[in-house]
Amino acid sequence: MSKPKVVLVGNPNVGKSVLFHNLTGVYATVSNYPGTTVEVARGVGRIGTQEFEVIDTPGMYALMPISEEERVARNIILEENPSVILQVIDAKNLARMLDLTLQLVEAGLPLILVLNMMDELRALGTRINIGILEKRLRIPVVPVIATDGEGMDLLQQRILDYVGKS
Ligand SMILES: Nc1nc2c(ncn2[C@@H]2O[C@H](COP(=O)(O)OP(=O)(O)OP(=O)(O)O)[C@@H](O)[C@H]2O)c(=O)[nH]1
Ligand SMILES: [Mg+2]
Repeated sequence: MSKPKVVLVGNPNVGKSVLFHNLTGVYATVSNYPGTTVEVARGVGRIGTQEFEVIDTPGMYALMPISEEERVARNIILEENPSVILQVIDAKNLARMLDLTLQLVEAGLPLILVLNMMDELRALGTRINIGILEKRLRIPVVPVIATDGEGMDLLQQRILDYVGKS
């Protein structure tokens, strides 16, 4: 049986690839998505005894694709039947990034919202009420700092919650 898939999506430059490496360690396969020049990295992650395939996608702004990169990200989301989608956002730009979140929620996808760059948000003296966000969106929301691993334990627990259900 193939491993459950965890797909990382989000706008460019929000920390998807750092999170990918946190989840998979050093070994990843990078290849062109079939029929395109877009590179997609795939690796294997482990949480306890559960193994899963992790896929890092190129940055995207909307489910309706404009660029080749967005088309690839959309294809991976809609055609590879992921068990979990991690939408990674820069917590400093929460409002601007929620558009894509709502599109993914409306598409009925198994979504976790990952608020990355919490260190920079804190440095600005800003706070986000995670509980309210979770209630409004009705999906798990996990604050992390990808570059120093903060929040990874909770993120892995939330991933397991979904993988256990699929
Ligand atoms: N301060 C801070 N910087 C971060 C954090 N996570 C990632 N970065 C930095 O943000 C930059 C972008 O990270 P990437 O992982 O390459 O972002 P990406 O989403 O894969 O970008 P694309 O592949 O271009 O879409 C890098 O310089 C990271 O070191 C974080 O939690 N805090
Ligand atoms: Mg990347």
